[in-house]
Formats: sequence, structure tokens, C-alpha cells
Amino acid sequence: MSTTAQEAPPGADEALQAEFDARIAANQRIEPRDWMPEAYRRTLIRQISQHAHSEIIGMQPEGDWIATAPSLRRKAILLAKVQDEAGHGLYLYAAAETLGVDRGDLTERLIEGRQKYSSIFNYPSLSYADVGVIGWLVDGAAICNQVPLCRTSFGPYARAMVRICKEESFHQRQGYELLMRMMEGTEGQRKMVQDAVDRWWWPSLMMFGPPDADSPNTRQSMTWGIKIDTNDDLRQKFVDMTVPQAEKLGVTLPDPELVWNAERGQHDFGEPDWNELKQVISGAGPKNAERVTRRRAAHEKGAWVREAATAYAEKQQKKSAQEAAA
Ligand code: BYC
Repeated sequence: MSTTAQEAPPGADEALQAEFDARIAANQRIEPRDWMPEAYRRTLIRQISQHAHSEIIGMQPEGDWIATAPSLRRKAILLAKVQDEAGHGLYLYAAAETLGVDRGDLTERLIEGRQKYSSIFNYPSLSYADVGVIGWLVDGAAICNQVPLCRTSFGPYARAMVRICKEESFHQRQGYELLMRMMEGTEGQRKMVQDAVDRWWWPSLMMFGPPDADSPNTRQSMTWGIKIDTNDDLRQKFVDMTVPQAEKLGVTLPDPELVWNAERGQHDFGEPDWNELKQVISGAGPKNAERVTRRRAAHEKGAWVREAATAYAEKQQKKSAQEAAA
């Protein structure tokens, strides 16, 4: 199925659609040169680019701590993690580009506030315990959400996710290990950890998106095999996975309604503040303005690198053309 929409003869759309539907039903991958419905392409661009933006903006809350990491070991670990996030952003922008969009244009959309990124990165990181809690809870939530995406229907996105998930596992473990060490430390350190858990728990649950009943995209995205699970199912999985880890760590999750439900074989838990999620998504979170301003400044500061790289590529192209002609 390598016919593109432009190449399709008139009247061929129905056959192409049927072939597309059959491939999705058979759990086969759609590749960039395959015909795909325009709405499928648009949905993928939306989700993949928002995901890429999240990785890049997500470097900021932890990046703030690189200069003041408490030891050389912690600094090296944190540097490696933040660098991985830049890499994840690049794989994802590259996957989005296979759908015919330009990375520069996607970045413009982000810094002009026309595209979203994950709500979680609009909260401040107030102490070094936040680095551990971001690794444990935020990367833990990311793993829950992203492991199923390794089976998403669009090939380049699925392949990018395989590598990203491997690295996210390391991120989650480094966070948990840091918290374990802090919990073995002083009373003050244990308080820092608990305080960070209290602040990041609810925003982590919001990472999975609005409840299924208020999620306009889930049903269609699942039909297309872009999303594998619903927002609520993944949120539940995350809670069930995290509770025993919290117990082992010795912290309390700040939800009085959190209790094991033996009948369901899952935990019951309280309702996140969905108004807060709406506010943060619409740009009114505690750190939205600062995150986007810094991203814009970094983009502007990097203009000379992009110009130099373009000039170099043009020079190399000219040189190869001259060599070929000689
Ligand atoms: N924050 O119909 P819904 C990371 C938007 S990076 C902001 O359920 P969908 C990491 C949603 O976009 C983590 N916006 O949407 C990096 C939609 O708006 P539009 C990023 C949100 O797409 C560095 C509207 O609300 N992970 O882990 O079916 C360091 C309605 O929602 C949020 C990904 O991007 C939110 N939390 O489902 C450490 C994973 N929730 O676009 C860690 C890939 C919803 O219609 N993405 N919205 O204007 C997904 O799995 C899905 O896109 C979502 C949302 C589950 C996030």
C-alpha cells in the first residue's frame, strides 16, 4: 500500500480506506508512504508533536538542579537524564516529520502557544527531592502511558517509543534510588521527600489526560490504534503500580480515599481536580509562562547554530555536485 493520497486516481479513496481499515484491524503498522486518512495524519501530528514538546519542555524543571546537584554522582546522573530527554524530543520530532510537517514549524507552534505540551511540566521543582519524585512518579506515569505506545499503529512513532521506554526505565529507577537514599537520611530529608510527593502526586495523575467521559479524542484514536488504552485505564494501572512502591519507600500518598478494593482487585482513589488540569492546559498553570519564555529564548539563541548548519549542508551539497560533474 504505497500509494499516497496525491497519487490516488479519482474514486480510489474508498478502496484505499478499506485497505487502511483492514491493516488497522489486523494490527499491522502504517508507514509514512502508505495512504492514510487525513484525520489520522492530523491526529498523529498533534499527539507526536505534543509529546516531543513535552520532552523538550520537560528538561526545564530538572535542568534547574544540574548546577546545584548535591554531589558529582548526582550531577552526572541528572545530566545524563536531561540529555536523554533532548534525545527523546529529537526522535519524536523526526517521527512527526515523516508525516510531512517541519520541525521548525512545530517549534514555532509551541512557542506561540498554538500547541500543547504535558501539564506536568508547569509545576515548580522546589527541592532536590523533586528530582527524585519526578523520576519516580512522572517518569513512572510516562512509562505506563508509553509502553503501550510501542504497539501504536504508526510505524515511526512505535519505533521511537521502544527506545524512549528503555531510557525512561532508567529515569524511573534513578528517581526511586535517590528517594530511597534520602529516606535513609535525616528527618529533614524524609520531610523533603514527603513534601515533594504531596505536591507531585495529583499532577502526575493528571498526566493521563481528562477522564474518559471528557476525552474527545480517545475513542477515535483507539479505533485507529494510535492509543491502545483509555486515559482512565492507564491512570488506574499507574495507581496500582505505585502504591506498593510508596509503601516500600515509607511515604504517604496524599489521598484519603486511596484504598485497596478486593472486589475489583484494584485500588479506589480520589478524583483529581479536573478544573486545575483545564487551567494548566489552557496556559494558567504556575509555570506555563516561564517555561514557554525560556523555550523561546533558547530557540532564538540557537538561531546561529541552525544557520551555520544550513550553510554547511549547502556547501557540502555544492561540493558533491561539483565532484559528480567533474
Ligand atoms: N497535558 O482527548 P484527550 C514525559 C489535552 S513527556 C496537556 O484525552 P488525547 C517526560 C489533549 O492534548 C509526557 N494537555 O487527548 C518528559 C487534548 O487537547 P487537543 C508526555 C493534555 O490526545 C521529560 C485535550 O487535552 N507524554 O513523560 O487522546 C521528563 C483532550 O484530551 C493533557 C505524552 O505526550 C495533559 N496532561 O490523550 C520526564 C504521551 N491531557 O490536542 C517525563 C503521548 C490531555 O485536542 N500522548 N491533554 O487540543 C498521549 O498519550 C495522549 O495525547 C494523552 C491525551 C493521554 C496525553
